[in-house]
Amino acid sequence: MKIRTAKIAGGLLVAAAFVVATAPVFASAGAFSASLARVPNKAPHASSSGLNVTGSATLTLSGVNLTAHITASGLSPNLPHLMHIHGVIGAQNDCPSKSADSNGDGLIDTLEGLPFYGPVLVTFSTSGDTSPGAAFNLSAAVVADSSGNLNYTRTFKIPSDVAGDLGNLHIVIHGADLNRNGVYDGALSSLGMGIPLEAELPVSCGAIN
Ligand SMILES: [Cu+2]
Repeated sequence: MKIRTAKIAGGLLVAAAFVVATAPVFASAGAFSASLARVPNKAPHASSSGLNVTGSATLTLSGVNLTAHITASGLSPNLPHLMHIHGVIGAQNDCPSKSADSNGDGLIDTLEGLPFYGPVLVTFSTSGDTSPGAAFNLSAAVVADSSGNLNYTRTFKIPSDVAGDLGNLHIVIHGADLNRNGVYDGALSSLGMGIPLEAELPVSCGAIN
Protein backbone atom coordinates (compact mmCIF):
# COMPACT_ATOMS: atom_id res chain seq x y z
CA MET A 1 0.00 0.00 0.00
CA LYS A 2 2.69 2.42 0.97
CA ILE A 3 4.84 1.68 -2.04
CA ARG A 4 1.91 2.26 -4.37
CA THR A 5 1.19 5.59 -2.69
CA ALA A 6 4.80 6.65 -3.06
CA LYS A 7 4.74 5.82 -6.76
CA ILE A 8 1.62 7.89 -7.27
CA ALA A 9 3.11 10.81 -5.37
CA GLY A 10 6.28 10.55 -7.44
CA GLY A 11 4.24 10.51 -10.62
CA LEU A 12 2.46 13.68 -9.64
CA LEU A 13 5.76 15.38 -8.94
CA VAL A 14 7.06 14.41 -12.35
CA ALA A 15 3.84 15.60 -14.00
CA ALA A 16 4.03 18.89 -12.14
CA ALA A 17 7.65 19.38 -13.23
CA PHE A 18 6.66 19.05 -16.90
CA VAL A 19 3.82 21.55 -16.81
CA VAL A 20 5.33 24.12 -14.49
CA ALA A 21 6.86 26.13 -17.34
CA THR A 22 3.62 26.52 -19.27
CA ALA A 23 0.80 26.79 -16.75
CA PRO A 24 0.25 27.73 -13.13
CA VAL A 25 0.25 24.66 -10.93
CA PHE A 26 -1.81 24.39 -7.79
CA ALA A 27 0.09 22.89 -4.90
CA SER A 28 -2.83 20.56 -4.25
CA ALA A 29 -5.51 19.75 -6.76
CA GLY A 30 -7.18 16.71 -8.11
CA ALA A 31 -9.36 13.75 -7.42
CA PHE A 32 -8.69 11.26 -4.68
CA SER A 33 -10.57 8.18 -3.59
CA ALA A 34 -10.61 5.66 -0.78
CA SER A 35 -12.02 2.17 -0.48
CA LEU A 36 -13.14 1.61 3.11
CA ALA A 37 -12.78 -1.86 4.61
CA ARG A 38 -13.84 -3.25 7.95
CA VAL A 39 -11.55 -2.86 10.93
CA PRO A 40 -10.87 -6.39 12.25
CA ASN A 41 -12.80 -6.07 15.50
CA LYS A 42 -14.06 -9.30 17.06
CA ALA A 43 -17.74 -9.10 17.92
CA PRO A 44 -18.16 -9.32 21.72
CA HIS A 45 -21.74 -10.57 21.39
CA ALA A 46 -23.38 -12.90 18.87
CA SER A 47 -25.86 -10.13 18.11
CA SER A 48 -23.31 -7.31 17.82
CA SER A 49 -24.12 -5.00 14.93
CA GLY A 50 -22.15 -2.52 12.92
CA LEU A 51 -18.79 -4.30 12.74
CA ASN A 52 -18.89 -5.25 9.06
CA VAL A 53 -18.71 -1.80 7.52
CA THR A 54 -17.53 -1.15 3.98
CA GLY A 55 -17.72 1.97 1.90
CA SER A 56 -16.08 4.34 -0.49
CA ALA A 57 -15.09 7.95 -0.64
CA THR A 58 -14.30 10.44 -3.35
CA LEU A 59 -12.36 13.53 -2.38
CA THR A 60 -12.04 16.43 -4.77
CA LEU A 61 -9.45 19.00 -3.89
CA SER A 62 -9.12 22.50 -5.29
CA GLY A 63 -6.44 24.31 -3.35
CA VAL A 64 -7.59 23.85 0.24
CA ASN A 65 -11.25 23.40 -0.68
CA LEU A 66 -12.23 19.78 -0.20
CA THR A 67 -15.44 18.23 -1.48
CA ALA A 68 -15.95 14.91 0.26
CA HIS A 69 -18.52 12.33 -0.75
CA ILE A 70 -18.59 9.27 1.50
CA THR A 71 -20.95 6.32 1.42
CA ALA A 72 -20.88 3.28 3.69
CA SER A 73 -23.07 0.36 4.63
CA GLY A 74 -23.24 -2.20 7.42
CA LEU A 75 -23.30 0.47 10.12
CA SER A 76 -25.30 0.36 13.32
CA PRO A 77 -28.55 2.00 12.20
CA ASN A 78 -30.02 5.30 13.38
CA LEU A 79 -26.84 6.24 15.25
CA PRO A 80 -24.28 9.01 14.62
CA HIS A 81 -20.97 7.91 13.16
CA LEU A 82 -17.87 10.00 13.69
CA MET A 83 -15.71 10.20 10.55
CA HIS A 84 -12.25 11.65 10.21
CA ILE A 85 -9.15 12.00 8.11
CA HIS A 86 -6.37 10.51 10.22
CA GLY A 87 -2.63 10.59 9.72
CA VAL A 88 0.77 11.94 10.55
CA ILE A 89 1.78 14.47 7.89
CA GLY A 90 4.79 13.23 5.97
CA ALA A 91 4.86 9.82 7.65
CA GLN A 92 3.66 6.36 6.79
CA ASN A 93 0.09 5.66 7.87
CA ASP A 94 -1.90 2.44 7.69
CA CYS A 95 -5.20 0.90 8.65
CA PRO A 96 -4.92 -1.18 11.84
CA SER A 97 -4.47 -4.93 11.70
CA LYS A 98 -5.48 -7.37 14.45
CA SER A 99 -2.09 -6.77 16.07
CA ALA A 100 -3.32 -3.30 17.04
CA ASP A 101 -5.48 -4.85 19.77
CA SER A 102 -2.86 -4.32 22.46
CA ASN A 103 -5.13 -5.12 25.42
CA GLY A 104 -6.40 -8.30 23.78
CA ASP A 105 -10.11 -7.58 24.22
CA GLY A 106 -10.81 -8.28 20.56
CA LEU A 107 -11.63 -4.65 19.82
CA ILE A 108 -9.30 -2.10 18.21
CA ASP A 109 -10.37 1.12 19.89
CA THR A 110 -9.37 4.55 18.64
CA LEU A 111 -6.39 4.79 20.96
CA GLU A 112 -5.06 1.37 19.91
CA GLY A 113 -5.40 2.38 16.25
CA LEU A 114 -3.46 5.63 16.60
CA PRO A 115 0.00 4.10 15.99
CA PHE A 116 -1.36 2.88 12.63
CA TYR A 117 -3.57 5.65 11.24
CA GLY A 118 -2.34 8.58 13.35
CA PRO A 119 -4.31 11.35 15.01
CA VAL A 120 -7.39 13.12 13.70
CA LEU A 121 -6.55 15.85 11.17
CA VAL A 122 -10.02 16.62 9.77
CA THR A 123 -13.53 15.91 11.07
CA PHE A 124 -16.25 15.06 8.55
CA SER A 125 -18.96 16.85 10.51
CA THR A 126 -22.36 17.67 9.05
CA SER A 127 -22.11 21.34 10.05
CA GLY A 128 -19.78 23.76 11.78
CA ASP A 129 -16.28 22.87 12.95
CA THR A 130 -14.33 20.39 10.80
CA SER A 131 -11.12 20.58 12.85
CA PRO A 132 -9.75 17.91 15.21
CA GLY A 133 -11.48 19.89 17.98
CA ALA A 134 -14.80 18.55 16.67
CA ALA A 135 -13.55 14.98 16.40
CA PHE A 136 -15.83 13.54 19.07
CA ASN A 137 -18.83 15.83 18.68
CA LEU A 138 -21.54 13.23 18.16
CA SER A 139 -24.25 15.88 17.64
CA ALA A 140 -22.60 16.96 14.35
CA ALA A 141 -21.80 13.43 13.15
CA VAL A 142 -23.57 11.89 10.18
CA VAL A 143 -26.37 9.51 11.21
CA ALA A 144 -26.82 6.14 9.51
CA ASP A 145 -30.30 5.39 8.20
CA SER A 146 -32.52 2.59 9.47
CA SER A 147 -30.75 0.13 7.14
CA GLY A 148 -27.28 1.08 8.38
CA ASN A 149 -26.33 3.12 5.34
CA LEU A 150 -24.52 6.41 5.45
CA ASN A 151 -24.33 9.09 2.77
CA TYR A 152 -22.26 12.22 3.36
CA THR A 153 -21.38 15.13 1.12
CA ARG A 154 -19.82 18.39 2.21
CA THR A 155 -17.41 21.00 0.85
CA PHE A 156 -15.15 22.81 3.29
CA LYS A 157 -11.62 24.11 3.73
CA ILE A 158 -8.87 21.92 5.14
CA PRO A 159 -5.40 22.91 6.39
CA SER A 160 -2.87 23.34 3.57
CA ASP A 161 -0.50 20.73 5.04
CA VAL A 162 -3.33 18.18 5.06
CA ALA A 163 -4.24 19.08 1.47
CA GLY A 164 -0.60 18.69 0.44
CA ASP A 165 -0.32 15.19 1.93
CA LEU A 166 -3.87 13.95 1.27
CA GLY A 167 -2.67 10.89 -0.67
CA ASN A 168 -0.80 9.58 2.38
CA LEU A 169 -3.70 9.85 4.81
CA HIS A 170 -6.65 7.66 5.83
CA ILE A 171 -10.38 7.90 6.35
CA VAL A 172 -11.78 6.21 9.46
CA ILE A 173 -15.46 5.72 10.37
CA HIS A 174 -16.37 5.07 14.01
CA GLY A 175 -19.24 3.74 16.09
CA ALA A 176 -20.82 0.34 16.69
CA ASP A 177 -23.78 -0.67 18.83
CA LEU A 178 -22.01 -3.69 20.29
CA ASN A 179 -24.89 -4.83 22.54
CA ARG A 180 -27.48 -3.92 19.90
CA ASN A 181 -29.76 -1.97 22.19
CA GLY A 182 -30.14 1.00 19.88
CA VAL A 183 -27.92 3.47 21.77
CA TYR A 184 -24.25 4.01 22.47
CA ASP A 185 -23.75 2.97 26.08
CA GLY A 186 -21.66 0.70 28.27
CA ALA A 187 -17.98 1.12 29.11
CA LEU A 188 -16.50 4.56 28.58
CA SER A 189 -13.85 5.12 25.90
CA SER A 190 -10.17 4.97 26.87
CA LEU A 191 -9.86 8.35 25.13
CA GLY A 192 -11.15 10.03 28.26
CA MET A 193 -13.63 12.12 26.27
CA GLY A 194 -16.63 11.07 28.32
CA ILE A 195 -18.16 9.09 25.48
CA PRO A 196 -18.79 5.33 25.39
CA LEU A 197 -16.35 3.01 23.65
CA GLU A 198 -19.27 2.09 21.35
CA ALA A 199 -19.34 5.67 20.00
CA GLU A 200 -15.64 5.85 19.12
CA LEU A 201 -14.83 2.29 18.08
CA PRO A 202 -13.26 2.41 14.59
CA VAL A 203 -15.29 0.20 12.26
CA SER A 204 -14.07 1.05 8.77
CA CYS A 205 -10.82 2.40 7.37
CA GLY A 206 -9.29 3.13 4.00
CA ALA A 207 -6.20 4.72 2.49
CA ILE A 208 -6.70 7.85 0.42
CA ASN A 209 -5.14 7.48 -3.00
CU1 LIG B 1 -11.34 8.90 13.53
